[in-house]
Amino acid sequence: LTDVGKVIEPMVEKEGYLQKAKIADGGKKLRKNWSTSWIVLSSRKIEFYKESKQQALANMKTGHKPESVDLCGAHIEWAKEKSSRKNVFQITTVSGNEFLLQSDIDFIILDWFHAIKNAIDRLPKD
Ligand code: I3P
Repeated sequence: LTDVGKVIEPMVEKEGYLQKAKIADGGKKLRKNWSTSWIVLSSRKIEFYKESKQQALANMKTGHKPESVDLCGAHIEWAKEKSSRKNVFQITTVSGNEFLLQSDIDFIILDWFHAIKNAIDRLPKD
């Protein structure tokens, strides 16, 4: 654990903005709604922040929690057929949550795909 100011957080492996759409929650389909999200990858989870990083850190100090995705046993795959957009991949969690992530910029989405896939592959499957 690293001490970042007053916030104790696990080691961050990668962070940045992507387009995000949650399309299922606990196996239940949701209406697709793309929005820009600040994505923080650490060894066993991804956190999605609605706000800028600065705002997110300020909110964390007041106990506000971002949406957190457990990567243990999760699946990642390209999802060309799930969107009219280019460069879309899907993460599916053990709990049945499904997220689409997207960037128009090829190298950005490729970097993210491989970083998340590597994290998943390093984790125990259950
Ligand atoms: C959806 C919205 C999404 C689109 C989705 C539409 O309409 O336009 O951006 O997904 O297509 O249904 P609404 O806002 O009325 O819900 P993509 O941008 O990923 O194509 P879909 O239904 O084919 O997934």
